Amino acid sequence: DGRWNTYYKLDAIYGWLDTLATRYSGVVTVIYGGTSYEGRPIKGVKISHGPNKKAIFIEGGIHSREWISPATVNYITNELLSSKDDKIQAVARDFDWYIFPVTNPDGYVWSHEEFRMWRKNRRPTIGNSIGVDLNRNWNNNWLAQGSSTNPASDSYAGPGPFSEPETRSLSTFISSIGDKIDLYLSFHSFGQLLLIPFGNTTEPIANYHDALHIGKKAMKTLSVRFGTQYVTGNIAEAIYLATGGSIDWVKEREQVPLVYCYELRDRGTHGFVLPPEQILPTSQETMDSILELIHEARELG
Ligand code: 0X9
Ligand code: ZN
Repeated sequence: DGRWNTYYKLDAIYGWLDTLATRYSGVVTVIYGGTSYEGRPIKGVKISHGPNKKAIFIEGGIHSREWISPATVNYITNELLSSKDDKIQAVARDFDWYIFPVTNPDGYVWSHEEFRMWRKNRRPTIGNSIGVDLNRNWNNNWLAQGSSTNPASDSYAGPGPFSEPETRSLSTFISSIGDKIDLYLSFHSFGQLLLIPFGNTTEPIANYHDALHIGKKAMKTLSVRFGTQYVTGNIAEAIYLATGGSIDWVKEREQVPLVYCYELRDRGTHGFVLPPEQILPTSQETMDSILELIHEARELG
């Protein structure tokens, strides 16, 4: 399939999600995680092959300049629907998948149309400043660490927790299915890290040992195809202290057993501007790792 060699604009991604619901009717439904400040839908898909299944939730594109995130999430969606691989077909069937490739649609459009390095949403805040860092705005230890009170900053946490329409509505959606979610994955770039909560402390979470074990196994599997090396660890240890992020809230408030944040390729050679030739290999190795995450999580029960 020759489609994984370009970063698509929002309209193309959203149009494609609609076509999936038609092509795989009865399995795929279009879902809405709310509406952005500028009025765009936060559009996703639910993949479901039947009732009473646990769920896997995938969140992409909360930071708009990290284009490899939506691209990889779209690849995963496509694999779940069209792969001939037995293992992929099995996980596609065994879970309900809730997938939102672009959770910051206004920022994503801005990064395509006006400024490639845009990270935040596009809501005007104070003075001439625009945008809140949507990964500092969740209501868990809001503003405590690694967040800015300066509206001009790229890590501005906003005037209050869940001040932004995107985080407010997406979190409401997550809560509505929270007790079904077994695994939550948030996709960012870059750095080649697999991060485990929390972002405010190096104190290990209750199931840290399992989360680390499963994560490390998955990153070993990720490395097999192309040799790409990831570091797995607690957020505060592996990257920096940062609070108000989505996975911390999902872990703490929804008590989801396993939550991870991927920092996809690379380690800084191209950074956020990862060449489109790397979309396919990044996506393939990431898919390999997700199969392993699920497999290992099941082994441990
Ligand atoms: O700073 C961030 O939000 C993430 N790194 S990025 O370079 N993609 O901006 C790290 C997020 C992990 N932290 C929490 N979820 N708390
Ligand atoms: Zn990010």
